[in-house]
Amino acid sequence: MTYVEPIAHQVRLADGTIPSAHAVQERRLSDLRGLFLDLEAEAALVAHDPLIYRVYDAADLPKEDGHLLFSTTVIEPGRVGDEYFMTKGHFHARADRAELYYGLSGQGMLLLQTPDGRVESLPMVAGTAAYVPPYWGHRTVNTGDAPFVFLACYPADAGYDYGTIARDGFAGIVVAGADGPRVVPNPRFRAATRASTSA
Ligand code: M6P
Ligand code: ZN
Repeated sequence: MTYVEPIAHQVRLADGTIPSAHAVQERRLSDLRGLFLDLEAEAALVAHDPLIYRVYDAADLPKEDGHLLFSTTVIEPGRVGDEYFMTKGHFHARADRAELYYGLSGQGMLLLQTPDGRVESLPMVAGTAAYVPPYWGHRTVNTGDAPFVFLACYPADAGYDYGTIARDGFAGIVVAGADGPRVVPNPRFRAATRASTSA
């Protein structure tokens, strides 16, 4: 038996960064092309290609059943048209794997979706522990005017399915309304799938 060594990483509460992170992924608007509803607003903004979020992956652990991975995500404040900056969103490649999010700073929304298109949303602030049950796709959105930061912990063999959301979109989107953020149906949800099945 070979034992993996116990580890501890410091999460800087001031900005959500993990200085000792094994990897930092940066997602700019061009990495999320086609995911926002307002394609004109997206095209105008993509010229400057703003940073949308960073993910700090704490440790390089075996991607095997039994291990847990943990990371922080820092989503910048901003909007594309009326829609708030957000993550790409994914289902787990092993769809029965769950995940836990813990809000560290700022304010946001966790959007969840079943494979048949039912949407739920959970507001998140510092101190919110939000559970992503097995089979639910998930995306986070920054609904505030400061960075939205949260810690995520998930089974190391969960993996990522980005393709389903890239193809179908998310059934709900979060837009700025007169009274604050609102979750509304995405008129483009499954538009490509519908077009190809009705052809
Ligand atoms: C959280 C976790 C990560 C994920 C990140 C960004 O930190 O769920 O696994 O990578 O959010 O989300 P996405 O992968 O959808 O861009
Ligand atoms: Zn996940």
